[in-house]
Amino acid sequence: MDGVTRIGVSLEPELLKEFDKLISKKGYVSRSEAIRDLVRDSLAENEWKNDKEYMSGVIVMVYEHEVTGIGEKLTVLQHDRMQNINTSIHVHLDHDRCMEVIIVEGELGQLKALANDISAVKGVLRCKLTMASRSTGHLHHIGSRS
Ligand code: NI
Repeated sequence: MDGVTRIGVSLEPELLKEFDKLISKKGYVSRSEAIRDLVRDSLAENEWKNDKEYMSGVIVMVYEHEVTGIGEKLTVLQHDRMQNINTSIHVHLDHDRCMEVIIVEGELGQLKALANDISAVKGVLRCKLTMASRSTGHLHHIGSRS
C-alpha cells in the first residue's frame, strides 16, 4: 500500500487473544484492518465530544402524520432552526406514515439538539442523525428512538 506507515504494536497475550477473537467474529481479514477501524472509530468518537465541530449531515425521521398537531410542530421546529437546514425531502410511506429527510449543517451541538427535539415530538416514530465531519470526512450516527 502506498502512503502507509508500518508501526509495531505490543500487546499482552491475553489482550491479543481477546482481540483475535473479536477479529474473527467481525470477519476482518487481518489485524491491521481491524486496528485501522478501531483507530478511525476512536478518532470519530473524539470528534463527537466537540460540540463546536462544524458538520454536514442528514436527519431521517418517520412519523405518523395523523397525530394531532404533528405537522405544525415539525414545521415550526424547522423554521426556528432554518440556519441549520438546507433542504428537506418528504416521502409518503403509506396511508399513515411519512418519511422526511432533512439536510442539515452546523455545529455538532446544534444538530444534536435539533434531532433530539424532533424525536421528542409525539408521533415521531424514528429519528436518526447521520453526519460527516467537514474536516476529516468521518461519518457519525446518532439514533434516537430508532
Ligand atoms: Ni406524507
